[in-house]
Amino acid sequence: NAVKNNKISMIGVPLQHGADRIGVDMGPSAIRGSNVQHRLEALGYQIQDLGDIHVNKMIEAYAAGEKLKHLKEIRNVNSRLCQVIADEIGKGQFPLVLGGDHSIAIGTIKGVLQHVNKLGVIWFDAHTDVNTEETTFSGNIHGMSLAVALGYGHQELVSIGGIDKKIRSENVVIIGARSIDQGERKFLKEKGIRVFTMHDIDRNGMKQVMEEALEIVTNGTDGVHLSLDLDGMDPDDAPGVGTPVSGGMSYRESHLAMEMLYERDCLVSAEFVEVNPMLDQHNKTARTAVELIGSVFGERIL
Ligand code: 4U7
Ligand code: MN
Ligand code: MN
Ligand code: MN
Repeated sequence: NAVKNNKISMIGVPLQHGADRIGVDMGPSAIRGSNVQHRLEALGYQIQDLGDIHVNKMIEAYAAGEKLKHLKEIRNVNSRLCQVIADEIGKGQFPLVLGGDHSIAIGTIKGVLQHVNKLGVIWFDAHTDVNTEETTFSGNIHGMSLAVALGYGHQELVSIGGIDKKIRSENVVIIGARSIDQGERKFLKEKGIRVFTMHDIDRNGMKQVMEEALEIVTNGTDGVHLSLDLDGMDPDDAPGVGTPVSGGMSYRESHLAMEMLYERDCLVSAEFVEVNPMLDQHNKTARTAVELIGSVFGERIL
């Protein structure tokens, strides 16, 4: 089941309805174009590229003050994604999802939960994505996906793949956070979710942060999902994201995190999201994503 099982199904999700800036729908092409398949094959994996989940490209207008922008299309795409993920895991494949905005984590996680009862989640992100329609300022669903995976938010989102399937707050860690909304602070505190902020990484180093994080997500769980938002990295290293926040994880810190994840051999699924080629510099962010994917699947310098 883990990374080392060597059969990977790659799934693109060219969704941008969950975010404000256009272009994140081209993330899967930019990542594929940066040779992710060859890189993984060189490591000894068998890759099946399943292509992209269908997304209706038409972006409809929404009312001013809308708190759940493009809810219907986001629900539809995530329902399809959920089914594909569940099917692939059922066949013994490791799902590698390429985004797309971060609302796709809803479908990915719900799909994994069809097979993995107690799932740990590592949420690598500048943000914490635990808004609901009650707390959001933007109305962008990519800022709500972790809350939905925990069972909180609009019924149309929470019910994707069955309302009984959810992750538990004690099995989740967020790494790299440095932009947290007021309502999110309250949510994180109430649910007791462990957040490793940039302050923690500065103070204790990525090595210690990852040791603690891995302990939390593997303790009493049957597998771990990695949800990696490229904006968790510093915008100098990953400029092609829709919601950049300065002061992020460095190239080296991010790689160390991926390498430690591989060593722990606990992953059952992974997604790399929020790559926006329209905002990128010379495809740097997509290339960085592919390098991180290499590390999480066992690539080493020596
Ligand atoms: B991402 C934000 F207000 N919190 O809800 C919001 F700061 O998937 C940002 O992490 C959400 O990139 C960012 O709109 C979502 C905002
Ligand atoms: Mn983010
Ligand atoms: Mn995110
Ligand atoms: Mn973003």
